[in-house]
Amino acid sequence: ASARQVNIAIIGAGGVGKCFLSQLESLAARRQSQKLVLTYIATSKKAVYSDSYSPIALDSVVSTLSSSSQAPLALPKLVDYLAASGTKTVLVDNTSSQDIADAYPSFLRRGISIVTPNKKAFSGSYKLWQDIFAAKEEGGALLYHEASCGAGLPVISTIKDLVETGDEVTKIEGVFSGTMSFLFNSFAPTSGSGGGKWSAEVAKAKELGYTEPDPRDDLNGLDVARKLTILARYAGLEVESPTSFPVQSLIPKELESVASGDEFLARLPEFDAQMEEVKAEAQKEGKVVRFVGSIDVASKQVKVGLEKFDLSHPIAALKGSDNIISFYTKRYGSNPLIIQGAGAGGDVTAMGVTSDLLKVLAQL
Ligand code: NHO
Repeated sequence: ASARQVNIAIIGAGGVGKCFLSQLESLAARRQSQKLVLTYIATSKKAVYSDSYSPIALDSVVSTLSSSSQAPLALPKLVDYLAASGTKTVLVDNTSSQDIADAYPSFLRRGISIVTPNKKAFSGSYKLWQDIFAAKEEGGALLYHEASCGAGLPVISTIKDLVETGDEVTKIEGVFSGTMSFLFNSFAPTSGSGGGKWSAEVAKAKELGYTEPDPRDDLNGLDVARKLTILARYAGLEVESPTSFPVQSLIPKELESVASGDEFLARLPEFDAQMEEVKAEAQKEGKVVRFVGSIDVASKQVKVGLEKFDLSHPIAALKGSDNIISFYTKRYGSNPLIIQGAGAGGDVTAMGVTSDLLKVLAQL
């Protein structure tokens, strides 16, 4: 029976993590071919696990975790703990931690597979990127990170399929941030009226679970820069880091150094007039402003920032937190392959993680 068992370890139980847990519970209940056993779960403060790897009940895991008095294992200890079980193990990293991302090579080398929405591992230094894929080969482990770009949309799998089937990606462009999409679609709607105050829309995006844990990572363009770094690398460019190309920040200078995300949100209303100006300037030309990114493979140019669009442009007409990503390739010619839909939020992001887990399970 143990051959059919797969152990699952989870780090992170926030917005995305909680949605993932409920998707995992229903997946485990439906899964006939394998027995999925949760053997470790941790947040930054607490953990639940046992030396005998006893199954942690999925239906009550959130309350078990919150009442636990166990501390999380340090990462090298966690690698040893998971590797010593003698059972195939998948680590689900639902944090945005750079430390955990930096440790991926040590998990993968020990044969522990990873699924994650965390962008840090794939958009950090180029060296980490290389180390991760080398360790994956060495350990014979599996690794999927669909939700690191476009939440549950098939963006990473699409670019991998394009490249691995021998197509050549020439250009990628679009709206890569659910938060930025939501902000501009509601702040500067194509109808011209009804947009709320910029700061109020930012607070709402955070409330809806669209933003990164610290919303400044969305507004400074870094979240989009990370996604473009990942896609550019799959398209064949050796992008050194998400800060190695031009990225426009929407953080007012005066708020760049405030200590916390909460303080930032509290002071943002002071700068609403600046964003009103940006909006009015586009309106004068009969356009709307949107936050976009692009990768031009031939010229190796990657850029992120505000651009104005005609009201009839597909980017102007996006709704809600939708992303739109256009892949221009040799095979697709001048009509790009386009992916569009919700690009942020707990459930759709968790779906990307759960579908990655299914891909891993099918190969274990
Ligand atoms: P939370 O709610 O802050 O939860 C983080 C959890 O990780 C907490 O339980 C915390 O205790 C734990 N944690 C943090 N550091 C830890 C450590 N060192 N050790 C142990 N535990 C630790 O974060 P979210 O919102 O649940 O996000 C989780 C991950 O999903 C992040 O890597 C985030 O980048 C990623 N993600 C989220 C979204 C989303 O919609 N919320 C998306 C993609 C990936 O497609 C989405 C997207 O790109 C959103 C983006 N902001 C956009 O487009 O607007």
